[in-house]
Amino acid sequence: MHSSFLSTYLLTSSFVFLAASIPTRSCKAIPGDPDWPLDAAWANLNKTVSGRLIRPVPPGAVCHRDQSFTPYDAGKCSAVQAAWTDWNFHTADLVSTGKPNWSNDTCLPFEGYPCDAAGYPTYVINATTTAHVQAGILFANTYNLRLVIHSTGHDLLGRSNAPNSLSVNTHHLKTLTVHDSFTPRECDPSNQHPAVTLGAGSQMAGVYSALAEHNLTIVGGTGETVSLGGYISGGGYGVLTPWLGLAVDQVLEVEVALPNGLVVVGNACQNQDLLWAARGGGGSTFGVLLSATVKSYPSPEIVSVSFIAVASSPYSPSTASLVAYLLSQFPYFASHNMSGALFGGPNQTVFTANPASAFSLGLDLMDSQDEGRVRDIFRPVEDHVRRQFPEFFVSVSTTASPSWIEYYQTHKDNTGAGRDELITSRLIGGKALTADTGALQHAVDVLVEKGDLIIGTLVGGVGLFNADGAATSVQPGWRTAILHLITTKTWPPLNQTALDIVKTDIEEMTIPLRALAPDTGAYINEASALDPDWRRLYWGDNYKRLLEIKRTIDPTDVFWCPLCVGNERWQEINGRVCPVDCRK
Ligand SMILES: Cc1cc2nc3c(=O)[nH]c(=O)nc-3n(C[C@H](O)[C@H](O)[C@H](O)COP(=O)(O)OP(=O)(O)OC[C@H]3O[C@@H](n4cnc5c(N)ncnc54)[C@H](O)[C@@H]3O)c2cc1C
Ligand SMILES: *[C@@H]1O[C@H](CO)[C@@H](O)[C@H](O)[C@H]1NC(C)=O
Ligand SMILES: *[C@@H]1O[C@H](CO)[C@@H](O)[C@H](O)[C@H]1NC(C)=O
Ligand SMILES: *[C@@H]1O[C@H](CO)[C@@H](O)[C@H](O)[C@H]1NC(C)=O
Ligand SMILES: *[C@@H]1O[C@H](CO)[C@@H](O)[C@H](O)[C@H]1NC(C)=O
Ligand SMILES: *[C@@H]1O[C@H](CO)[C@@H](O)[C@H](O)[C@H]1NC(C)=O
Ligand SMILES: *[C@@H]1O[C@H](CO)[C@@H](O)[C@H](O)[C@H]1NC(C)=O
Ligand SMILES: *[C@@H]1O[C@H](CO)[C@@H](O)[C@H](O)[C@H]1NC(C)=O
Ligand SMILES: CC(=O)N[C@H]1CO[C@H](CO)[C@@H](O)[C@@H]1O
Repeated sequence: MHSSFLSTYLLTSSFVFLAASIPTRSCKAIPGDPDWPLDAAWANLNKTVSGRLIRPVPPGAVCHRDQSFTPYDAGKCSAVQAAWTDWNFHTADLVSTGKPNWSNDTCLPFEGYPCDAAGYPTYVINATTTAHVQAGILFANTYNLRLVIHSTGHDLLGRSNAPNSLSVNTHHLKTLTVHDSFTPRECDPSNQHPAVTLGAGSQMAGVYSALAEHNLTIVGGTGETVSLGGYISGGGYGVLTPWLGLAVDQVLEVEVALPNGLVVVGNACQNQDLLWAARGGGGSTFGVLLSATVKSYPSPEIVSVSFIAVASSPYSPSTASLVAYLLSQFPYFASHNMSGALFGGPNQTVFTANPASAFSLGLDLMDSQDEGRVRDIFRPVEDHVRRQFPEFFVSVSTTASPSWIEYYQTHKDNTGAGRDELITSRLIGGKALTADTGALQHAVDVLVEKGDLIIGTLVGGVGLFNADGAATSVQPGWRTAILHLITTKTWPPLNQTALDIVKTDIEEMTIPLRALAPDTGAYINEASALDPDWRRLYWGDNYKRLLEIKRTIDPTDVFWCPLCVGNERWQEINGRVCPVDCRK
């Protein structure tokens, strides 16, 4: 379809690629439109994908009598309710979004809430092969449908779900091949590295345990159920990042199903632009990632120091000073080649029965089992906290983990599923943390006052700074960042007043973060969905080239999402996606 159009389009100048109109496209079809595919067309698609086309049932439907998707079932309903806060439930479901706000809370598994399918795709392909993925892309392209790529539904920008759409579910693309030495296809064989090829649906915990059998690991995230597809297309960081770089720094080759349905390989020797865009340009934009080959490493020894500080009251007045002090020490920790993270805030119940101002800070050294050494590096900070913050009860301990997998068992993350949540965040360089303590303190004051939870991850280090930044399309601020600082906000479902307050709080927390670190942006996969300047926030100066690549690879926007590269020519109004210059 559109092939003659495509070839003339590719001959024109890049100026035209950026123009506002999308010739030959009208509003993407929704059910009931005259151009929505007939049942026979869907049946044909179903045959092409070996019967794997599904009309999804909203995951909460078993809890409701007033719906026609599936019978009400009290037993199944209790099971869904119990599993609602477990990411494993949402990732196993073909359409569920772990943050239900991104399906507009249209069918929560609780009494008193409405249930309809409006917040979910109309059809899903439960893909297990490349051919299934290609069939989905081509069908959406041919019939001008809204196309969604959904792997686990973790996305914090709502990009893995859309109403009135055809969704290609990539959760079951889980192959894993270990290469003692990998040469990217058609590249010089002298350019080799130990590597692993992972299907895009591979999830972190599963990859770590499979690789542990080979005494290997990769740069991955802490979220157990997060999948490669969204993680790596946005950049991907983890505990190993200060030492080895971002996940995208490890990518040697990608295999991608393009908007025209063709499957291509991107590496240093072919389709270099696609490879660059795949290394940080965001999911569901340039095609469907089928697999990525990433560098593997011998599983490292890790030694850790764990610090816990708990006040006796939920809102200890010195909470914000303590947080600012601890964050100001991140450049010091980085200078000792540490990795680590700070979690906590006022009114926490993770460490104590009664809500308290409470924090945990874990710091790690790689390739060492020397518990005395991490204790010594941390001691000046511990002494300062004991002296300056006497109302906090402090405890410090150390652990030596002989392998990555043993470290991971005590550091994995499976929290936060099933509740409405928005976040804001910032990448922050060393100077911003030490030069102007007033700006840092002010930002932290606002986060402590308005946020639910503060998460500060130490990301800076030789791995991040020494990587070839120009080879990736992530926000360039990553290359000078020491700290990735996040704060979260939740609210009760379908309470517009509460959501409005959260939105205001998110905006108010973003202002001092922006002032503190105006040029370093944020990590797209864990960034605010509400920032009007999101293109600069997510990609900085890399946006321009990403847009050019998008226009070349996907001239008619087969892939489209509101917070993705190249969204400019369409808008979403009440679940319908139309060209911006169309009045329908
Ligand atoms: C509990 C939790 C822990 C986390 N921990 C970390 C962490 O330690 N480090 C870190 O960097 N991030 C972390 N994240 C953020 C995480 O990287 C993002 O939420 C990411 O988008 C999840 O990707 P996914 O494929 O699992 O999710 P999905 O929601 O299924 O997909 C996310 C995005 O990627 C697209 N996508 C997915 N698969 C493909 C594919 N095969 N081809 C093309 N596009 C695709 C989707 O369309 C969507 O745009 C965490 C998030 C949560 C909720
Ligand atoms: C697709 O085909 C399978 C097997 O024939 C069938 O069970 C399924 O209901 C079909 N899907 C749709 C959406 O009709
Ligand atoms: C949520 O509702 C808005 C407003 O009606 C709509 O534009 C959007 O498409 C909906 N999203 C989902 C996932 O249903
Ligand atoms: C999707 O496919 C997987 C793998 O074949 C299968 O286990 C699962 O049951 C399918 N899901 C649905 C809802 O059909
Ligand atoms: C992994 O390491 C263990 C302990 O050092 C060793 O016994 C085992 O043989 C190694 N396995 C592989 C596959 O290298
Ligand atoms: C940190 O790592 C770098 C590179 O490996 C090394 O040169 C430096 O000496 C290390 N610094 C400390 C304090 O260990
Ligand atoms: C403090 O936490 C409790 C739950 O532990 C919650 O009910 C309450 O709303 C919180 N207070 C504020 C002001 O956030
Ligand atoms: C909605 O949220 C507001 C603000 O938190 C609260 O005052 C109100 O009671 C909530 N409404 C309902 C119906 O829970
Ligand atoms: C139902 C609901 O709360 N939907 C909200 C989810 O978040 C987006 C972005 O803030 C809002 O626009 C929706 O209203």
